[in-house]
Amino acid sequence: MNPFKDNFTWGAAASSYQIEGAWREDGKGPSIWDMIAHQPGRIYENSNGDVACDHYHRYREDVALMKEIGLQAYRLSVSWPRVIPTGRGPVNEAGLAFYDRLVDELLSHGIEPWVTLYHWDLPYDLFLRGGWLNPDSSEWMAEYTAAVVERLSDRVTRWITINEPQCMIGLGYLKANCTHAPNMEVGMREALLAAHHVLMAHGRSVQAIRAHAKKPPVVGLSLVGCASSPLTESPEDIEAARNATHYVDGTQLWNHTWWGDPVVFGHYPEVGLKSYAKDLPEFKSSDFDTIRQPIDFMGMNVYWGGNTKAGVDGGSEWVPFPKGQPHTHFNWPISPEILYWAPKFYAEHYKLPIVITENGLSSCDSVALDGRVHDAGRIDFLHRYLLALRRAVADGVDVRGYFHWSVMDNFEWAEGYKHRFGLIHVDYETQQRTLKDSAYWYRDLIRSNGACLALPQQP
Ligand code: GCO
Repeated sequence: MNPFKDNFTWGAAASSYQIEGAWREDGKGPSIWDMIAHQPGRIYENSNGDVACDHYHRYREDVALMKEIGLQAYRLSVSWPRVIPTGRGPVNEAGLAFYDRLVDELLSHGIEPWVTLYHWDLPYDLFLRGGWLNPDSSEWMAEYTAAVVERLSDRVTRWITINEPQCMIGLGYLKANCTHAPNMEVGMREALLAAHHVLMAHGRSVQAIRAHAKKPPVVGLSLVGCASSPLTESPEDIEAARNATHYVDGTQLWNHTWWGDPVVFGHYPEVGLKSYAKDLPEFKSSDFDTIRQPIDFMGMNVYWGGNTKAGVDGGSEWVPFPKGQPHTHFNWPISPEILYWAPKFYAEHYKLPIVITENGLSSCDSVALDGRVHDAGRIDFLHRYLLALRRAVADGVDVRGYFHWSVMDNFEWAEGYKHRFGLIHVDYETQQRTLKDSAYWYRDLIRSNGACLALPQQP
């Protein structure tokens, strides 16, 4: 029996800076990514998102391709500096009008827009005011949210406040890992302060969505799924993997509990308070009333996960991948079982519906002599990961949707155009789009609502 219910959503995702281009058209202000990408030496091959996939001008063609794939939903993000060029104050009518057109185009093709409000392109002027280190940042986010929701919520009901706060602060602020905009290079204490402001911004954004929405909104946020699979399915290994999944390592920000627990439970996790103890700023307890707002789902971006087993002392022990473990072009290990364990552990912990808001792989696809893109690796990846997801759904884990990252090849942050994540191949010189073989495979999967996910016959 097919465990995927009729209301399961099959989609794909992308984000504004990674695909739109048109970086200073129609009144758009600069963002922190425009700033960083224009500094020599920051991005692979000194690339930038000035043009990217030129989606700003080609969105009609792109939506038609999404329709050809049969996407039921498209997760897009709104560029804050396109809508409010200096981050605060007057709204740029032409910028908002672009999202109006995009939403209308999607809806007229029967594709539901899932709108992420913040996917990392902070207005440059807000960076000059300290970015997320500024305690007023949650106020800025609330104002910006109100402007977008006022305009789009007669048609949009699915909202994601913030994408991957772990990466925003982990890669953009914390000195140890700084490779992303705005490259603040601060210590852990300041990073935790910025993180707290981001959580406040999430809370204020949820409040603003609910206050301004013209139709009942469905609201969540997207965290990086940091999870671990058990090496075997013994109860001890499963418990070890569960503990590793919820653990907070005090040297970095890639965990989900520090971010998700305050949002859902209204407090930081004990394990994190211990791990970050020496760097902890003081937080007002009333802040947690703002951070903890009712949300409707937890979005998780899940790409890979390590294996854990029960250690001799009863703790969790990481198990290195075997030599020759298949990996993506980004060198991320291909570890399909994580799409079973991650949603299971998160759903257990948060008791909220889970949406996989990103999953996918980078490869170095090219257009073959026959004019097609034969990305057999992506098909096999999708097949394996979605079998694991099917197992989770069949086990009763409340997963409501799956969004492939990405709908099309795009600008991969500090890695420039080195990695191709798309179902659609983009030739950046000509802006020619080509559906990859995986796009047709995904189309068939969507048509069958996942029922075609059988194990292939072995020779
Ligand atoms: C992220 C972002 C995406 C990336 C994707 C691949 O996870 O970094 O949400 O913008 O492009 O995840 O790295």
